[in-house]
Amino acid sequence: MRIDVVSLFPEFIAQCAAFGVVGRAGERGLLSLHGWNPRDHAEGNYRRVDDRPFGGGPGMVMLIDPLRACLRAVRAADPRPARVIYMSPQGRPLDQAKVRELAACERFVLLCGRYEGVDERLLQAEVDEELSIGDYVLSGGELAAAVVVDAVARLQDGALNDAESAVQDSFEDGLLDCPHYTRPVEHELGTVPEVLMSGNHARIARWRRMQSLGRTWLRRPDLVDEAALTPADRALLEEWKAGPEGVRVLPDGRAGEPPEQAE
Ligand code: 9WO
Repeated sequence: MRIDVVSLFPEFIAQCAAFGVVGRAGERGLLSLHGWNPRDHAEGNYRRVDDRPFGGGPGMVMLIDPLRACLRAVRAADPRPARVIYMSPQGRPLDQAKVRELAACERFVLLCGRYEGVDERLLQAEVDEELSIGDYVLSGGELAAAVVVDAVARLQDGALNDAESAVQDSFEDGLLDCPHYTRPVEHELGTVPEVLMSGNHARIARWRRMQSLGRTWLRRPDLVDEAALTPADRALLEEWKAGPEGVRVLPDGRAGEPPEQAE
C-alpha cells in the first residue's frame, strides 16, 4: 500500500517509519511512504505557507494555495484515487476498526496541520475525513500521522513475524491484553503465577482469557460492553470477579469496582 504524508516536516515521518515493524514493512515492499512539503509548492522569495487569521487572535493559519498545489502533486504521483485524511482533535476518534479499514486501502493521504490549523475552505474542498488519535492538543498533526502509519503498517500481510502476530491477536477481539511475565520465576517483586509454569496449554489459554476479560472489565468497561462476549467468556469474567486471582488494584492504586464511565 501507499501512504502520502503532507507536512511542513516530512522528514519527521520518515524517521518514525525507519525502525522496527514499519521499517521492515518498507524494506519488504509492503508499504511505500512518501513525504511532501507544502513549502515546495509555495510561491515567492519567502515561500510562505501561513498567514495571520482573519478576525484576529494569536498564531497563524496555513494558506490554501500551497496545500492545494501540494495535494495536486500528491494525487498526480499515483493514478489510484486517494482519500485525504486531516489529522486533528476535531476528527473521529481512531480505533482498531478504523485501523483495519485503512490497512485494507491501497492508498491514502495524511494531511498534517501546524500553527493554529488550516484554512477551513481547503479542508472543505480537499479533505474526505478528519481523524483524531485522542483528546489532547499537539503542536502539529505529525505525531498523530505517525501513529496511523505505525498501526496500519503492522497489519500489512507479512509485516509481522510469527511471534509478533500472536501479540496482535489480543486487541483483535476488542479486549485488553493479559499480563506477561518472564524470568526469573522468583523475584523480590513477586512470583510468576503458577499456572504459567504448568505447561498445560489449555489451562494457560483459559487463564489468559480470564485475565484479559477481568482487566478490561476493571479498566475499560466501555470495551466489555462492545466486545460481544460468548457465554463462556461471561462465565470466565464472573469467575475472575469472584476469585482471588483478580488483583483488583489499578496501577494508580484505585481498587475494586470498574470506574464510572465519563460520557
Ligand atoms: C489548538 C488549540 C488551542 C486551544 C483550543 C483548541 C485547539 N486546537 C488546536 C489545534 O487543533 N491546533 C492544531 C495543531 C492545528 C492542527 C494540527 N495540530 C494538531 C493536530 N494538534 N493536535 C493534533 C491532533 C491530531 C490528531 N489527534 C490528536 C491531536
